Amino acid sequence: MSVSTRFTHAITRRPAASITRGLRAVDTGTPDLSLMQAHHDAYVAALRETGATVIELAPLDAYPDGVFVEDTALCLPQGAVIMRPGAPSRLGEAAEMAPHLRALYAQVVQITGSDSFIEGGDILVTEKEILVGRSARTNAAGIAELSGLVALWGHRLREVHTPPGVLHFKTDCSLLDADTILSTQRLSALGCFDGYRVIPVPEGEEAAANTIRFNDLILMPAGFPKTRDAIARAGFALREIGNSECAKLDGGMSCLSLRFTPS
Ligand code: CIR
Repeated sequence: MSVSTRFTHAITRRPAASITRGLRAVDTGTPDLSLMQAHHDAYVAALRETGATVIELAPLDAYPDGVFVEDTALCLPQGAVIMRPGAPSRLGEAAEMAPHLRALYAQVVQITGSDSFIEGGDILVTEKEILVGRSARTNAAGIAELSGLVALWGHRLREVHTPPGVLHFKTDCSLLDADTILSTQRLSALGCFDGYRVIPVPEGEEAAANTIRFNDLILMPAGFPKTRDAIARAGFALREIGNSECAKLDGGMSCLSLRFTPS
């Protein structure tokens, strides 16, 4: 049973009105809440279509980036690890997520070091290892602490690098199946995917690299025809989901859910 592509559950959080104040590297316009909600509904419906239980949490107005739940935890078959987001305005989101994971998992542990920072967007779980990109949000202390915790559950963690100027490691890549990774060329050029089959994101469509494999479906952002065709040609079933509003806040498909099979 694949631990990196098959899941019984997902958790999402509805976007809050405060999303207009969400973090962004470059201001490309204010996100429209009702359009973001419509995209979010389509996203949740696609997850449900695969047979999974999707828990939709209420909006959190105090956290403008709260819709991006992926950054708050790492969910593994043995248990969940609550993160310590490196963005100060997002630190409290992790504590908001913890009780929901405790309700589903027997084991929930957390990153606690005051110098440790790590966000779920920098973590790619494959069948054989956990890749964690050091970034402006995820530091060496956070990675070392996570490495110790997941080793207790038998997982091997490999530290890699998120390219400069890229928010998270998974902003630039995603797992399509046990051996296949969709990646931007700027990321795969760093050599971090040696031993995997890499499908390159066509030049100019870098924003399409963040997809998710969720059971039998690949969810990808709409509007990237070359990437869509490359994924389809490789034999994957896919669904395009509008992402224009989350993209204004540097968010994509993976950021919008925690995906797991609780133990
Ligand atoms: C942030 O800057 O933290 C949010 N505006 C976007 C977070 C996207 N999350 C992700 O890639 N996992």
